[in-house]
Amino acid sequence: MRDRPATFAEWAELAERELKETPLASLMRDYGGVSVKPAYFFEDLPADANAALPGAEPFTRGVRATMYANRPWTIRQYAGFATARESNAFYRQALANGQKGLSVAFDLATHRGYDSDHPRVAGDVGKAGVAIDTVKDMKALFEGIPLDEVSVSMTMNGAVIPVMAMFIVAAEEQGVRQDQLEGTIQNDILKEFMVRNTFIYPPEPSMRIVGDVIAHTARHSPKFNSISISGYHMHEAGATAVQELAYTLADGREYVRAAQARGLDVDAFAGRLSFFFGIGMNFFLEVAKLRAARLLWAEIMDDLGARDPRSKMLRTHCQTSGVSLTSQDPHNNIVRTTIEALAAVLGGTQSLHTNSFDEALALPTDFSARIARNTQLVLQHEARVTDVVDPLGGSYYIEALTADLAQKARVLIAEIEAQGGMTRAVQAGVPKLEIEKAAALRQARIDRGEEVIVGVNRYRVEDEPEVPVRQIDTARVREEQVRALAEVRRTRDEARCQSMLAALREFAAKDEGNLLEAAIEAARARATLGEISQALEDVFGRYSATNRVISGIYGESYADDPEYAAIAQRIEAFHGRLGRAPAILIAKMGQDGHDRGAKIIATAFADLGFAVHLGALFETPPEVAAEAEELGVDAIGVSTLAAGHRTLVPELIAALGDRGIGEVTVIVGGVVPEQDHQFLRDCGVAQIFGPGTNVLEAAFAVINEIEGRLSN
Ligand code: 3CP
Repeated sequence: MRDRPATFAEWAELAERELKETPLASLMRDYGGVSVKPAYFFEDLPADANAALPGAEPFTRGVRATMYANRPWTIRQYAGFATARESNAFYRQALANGQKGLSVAFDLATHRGYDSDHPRVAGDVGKAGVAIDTVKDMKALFEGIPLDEVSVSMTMNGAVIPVMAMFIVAAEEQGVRQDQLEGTIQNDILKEFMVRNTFIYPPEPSMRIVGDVIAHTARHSPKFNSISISGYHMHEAGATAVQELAYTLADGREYVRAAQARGLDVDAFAGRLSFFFGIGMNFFLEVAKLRAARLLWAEIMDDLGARDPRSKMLRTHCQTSGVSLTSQDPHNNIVRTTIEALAAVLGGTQSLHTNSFDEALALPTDFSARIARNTQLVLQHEARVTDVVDPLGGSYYIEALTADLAQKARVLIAEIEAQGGMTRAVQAGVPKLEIEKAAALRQARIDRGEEVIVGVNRYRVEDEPEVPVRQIDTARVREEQVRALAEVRRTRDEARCQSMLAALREFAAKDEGNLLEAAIEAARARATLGEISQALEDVFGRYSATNRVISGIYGESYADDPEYAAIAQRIEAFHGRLGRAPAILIAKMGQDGHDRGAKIIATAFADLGFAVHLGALFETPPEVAAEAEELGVDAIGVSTLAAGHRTLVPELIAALGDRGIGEVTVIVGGVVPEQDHQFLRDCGVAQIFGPGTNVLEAAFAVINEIEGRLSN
């Protein structure tokens, strides 16, 4: 027996012998700026690792002393679709089958503050979430679900004021007081400007709204989590772990300051700030990320003057990663989700959503939702992972990785501070651009096969069987919503409703009073979501983001790639013949703000030599057609992730025809179920690219289409 700890140097000697010609350095890995060695030893343990106590500051080992040994995490599946009535039935079944908390997905019309009868949202109603227009809908959503017993999380940011107001009024009419409400509202607007894009108003009034929600709940709903500061969407947009940590915690710091600026004592609200992280496939990195997040938050809150330990506890929800899901060989997604869920649990999450395996194809079916929920039930009941608190604590690797991530994130947080904080950084667009760069780099690595995705860039299955998916009949949902809206408008006391809306407008204009309080009055008077939202928009305006295409990342990653060079040459030859580059407009239609895919295609195609125009978000099909005509593009690449394609793409093709430019090639990329492919082709779509498509293959297909059409 040796009497001293083994060292890396000793191990390296053995390793080098085993490796023969291969250099040891080739086993080093880089996880987005964090370098990882192939083996860890006692000497890597940070000095404070041995002192860390679960349930005590800085909470690296978990926010509770007993963690899951006493109470397992909350199984909280994010769901919602079609009408409130249909979502309610789904929730009740999920609760009966072992789910513990609710998590409401609203449709994109609701997110963006439009009633279902608004002309801009024809393709979005009831699609990627439930349609909520009035208190009546909100009441139907929770019918038979006691809001003083079941905690409800609501993913809402842009339209947080009307949604929160309607939730409070629905509870009130169920007999539940505000102080009995348990749950969480996402209310994290900064990340919307960075990555998720369901903002409505400009950053500054949006920050006022966040502050008002925090202030109101701190006073009236002490058990309600007033914000869910989210790294998840950054993760999904392609952020590295360090970026996800740093930007999320910097957002958190900004919110605390905003609340302090309205005179609130930090300990009066900080215990109800909560977090939300995405958990991907890099297993140990994700475990360490959650541990590092807790450590950093305790430091930040110390710095901001918190005294109550509860104010320094980073409590978090996690969701397994949507971008790690593949439409190819989709049952592999069950395996991926299980691994990610285990990482979240070993990282010490408080609440968890596990994705359904078919989410790269469409909304979950009852079957896939059951498997996703059961993944957590199996972890809680069969795998014995709940018995011991922070079981990876003390692992040389995990502890070193936790410390490394925290250190790298501290540096990035300090950079944000130097820029004047997150609102400023967001206005300057810096974090957004950095995340987009990281996303493009990763996509290039996947396309080059340097990062293996089973069933996508290796081990592909040829004849894949079709997977049944859930289809939503949006036209029917929209009709129902429009009818119900008309009924509410007809039966309410119009004068009272209008005076409440006027009062809300005045609050907004005068920069005084709490907007949520005024909105609750408006909701009681049956003002609709669109009306409440519009009242604020009348004062604050509607924000539109500037879209930039980053360049050079693909070009650099493919510097020596013959396939890349071949496509680039073809585009050059095209240029030579026609005196211009092949031009493509990348379009996002409807209220679907998921633009990672659109940005990656734009970046890669621009590097290859295409003339790329990145359209604005949230356009209507006629707006895209007009832009295509004005720009004289050869092709339009429609990026769709929120299931609006069945409505929006045919409308686009009709609008192109109306303008006499029906020859423009239309390509669709994103989440499009196999069942819809023929429908889109029959409408005139030339190519359909699913998630996981190799960007070079897509470019090749597009140039072929364009040249084919021009030679006809
Ligand atoms: C917990 N408790 C315990 C223990 N563990 N008590 C004793 N011993 C223990 N070991 C107590 C807690 O103190 C708490 O009571 C109660 O049990 C509930 O536990 P919790 O840990 O607070 O869990 P939960 O209520 O589920 O709340 C979890 C957080 C919450 C805090 C994270 O914010 C949340 O549910 N977030 C979910 C967010 C979400 O669903 N987001 C969906 C995004 P007290 O409260 O009395 O202390 S979906 C977005 C998808 C993509 C998109 O955006 O489009």
